[in-house]
Amino acid sequence: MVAVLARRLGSVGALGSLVALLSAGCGDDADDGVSNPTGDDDDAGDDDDDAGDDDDAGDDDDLGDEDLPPVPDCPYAAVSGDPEVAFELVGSGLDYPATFVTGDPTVPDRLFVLEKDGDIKVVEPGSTTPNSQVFLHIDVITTEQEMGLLGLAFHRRFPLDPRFYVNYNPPSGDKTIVAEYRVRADDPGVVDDSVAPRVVLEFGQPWPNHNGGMLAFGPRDGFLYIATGDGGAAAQGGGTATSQDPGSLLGKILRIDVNARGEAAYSIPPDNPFVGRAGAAGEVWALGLRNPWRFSFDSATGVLYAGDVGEARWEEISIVESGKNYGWDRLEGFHCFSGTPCDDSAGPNGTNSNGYTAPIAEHPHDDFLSVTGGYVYRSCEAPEWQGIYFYGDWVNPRVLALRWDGSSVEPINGSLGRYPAGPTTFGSNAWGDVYVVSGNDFDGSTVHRLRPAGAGDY
Ligand SMILES: [Ca+2]
Ligand SMILES: [Ca+2]
Ligand SMILES: [Ca+2]
Repeated sequence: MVAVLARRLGSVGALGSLVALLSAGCGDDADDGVSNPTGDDDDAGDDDDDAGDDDDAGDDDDLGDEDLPPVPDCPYAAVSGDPEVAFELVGSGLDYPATFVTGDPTVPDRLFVLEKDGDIKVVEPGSTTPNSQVFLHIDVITTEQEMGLLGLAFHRRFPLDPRFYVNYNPPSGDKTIVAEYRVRADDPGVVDDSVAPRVVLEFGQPWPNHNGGMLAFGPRDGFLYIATGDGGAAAQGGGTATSQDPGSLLGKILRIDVNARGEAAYSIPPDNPFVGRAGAAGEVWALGLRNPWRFSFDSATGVLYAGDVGEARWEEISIVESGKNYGWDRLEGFHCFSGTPCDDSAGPNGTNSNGYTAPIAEHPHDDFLSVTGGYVYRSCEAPEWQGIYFYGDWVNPRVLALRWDGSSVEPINGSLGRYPAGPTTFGSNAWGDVYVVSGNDFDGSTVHRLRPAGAGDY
């Protein structure tokens, strides 16, 4: 698809813009009745045995591969040329909306799928339906459109380090919690319910929308990155202007160390950009975001891509770097927001005279309403797709692709095969595959793997 269909557009404005994310059908799904007996909201700091602290990975910016658990070789035969994208069904029978998918760190085609109503389900390799027993149920609020179970990240050394992390909104509906759980030492497939979950971070949510929720460990530094969103409401409706306040945890990408933390719930990496600045929160890695609904790291380069959901006119994809300000609520996409005067002359990933960094791509609301950030493809299966970033529009269902070379954007236009319904999220695995999650109230959620089209495809 690439060589034939890709062309460089003169203006990234030609690339293509959101509204309330995950609005349809949210909160529809009653509790499955399966519950982890440990509960969701135990107190931080009661858990100092800390099997994971012996590696101290977090204070080591060059955690070597030798410290990481082995991953089986990428299993696919490479497909040459520019294959069309096909979407292989790898998961179905999941409640809608499913909010995230990720491969087991060392069994890449074993999938963990998050349902917004608080269930984490496992789809085993060779199966397309989840195990009947949920991996974990977390009590979350199910009556607010954008709240629920929103994020999952395994420790970078999992399962050697048994810890994993979830991001959710508890039944009170007034906050975000990032909590740490463990799997059993004798069975990494089972949550250790003899150890109470530990609250790593919690902060208030003034509105039920714009909760971010993505969690991921940096592939180079081993720190935990957390997307937060501006807290909600709408800027034009009297929003809270949190994104531009470096003292607020809202409207940010945060970066914390869950390893070298001593008695604290976490520590702040000393090279975080706001450490030591008066009035700023040391956790802040980047600011000026509205609702980063999915960020990801390119596993090969460490570059952080974020889809930031726009408000009235523009959806955007940004490259997020330490200390940068992505402009919300002064800038929406490449443009000054809501008539507020500003310098909007910066090009892709450029920083304008107001100190706001522009996205690499934007989509206008004419035909694009809710960006879902995706992943850079790094699988061995389609060498031609190496480095392509796949993302989508949840409202006008489609999957899109672009290539960012560090200075300019190449939109990958044309057919991406017959894509499923609007993507609620994307996911990846240790082989670099890209997954797309979509669905509807009636049929539930499905997970598809992007792969080269071949005989037998629809
Ligand atoms: Ca469920
Ligand atoms: Ca909120
Ligand atoms: Ca922005």
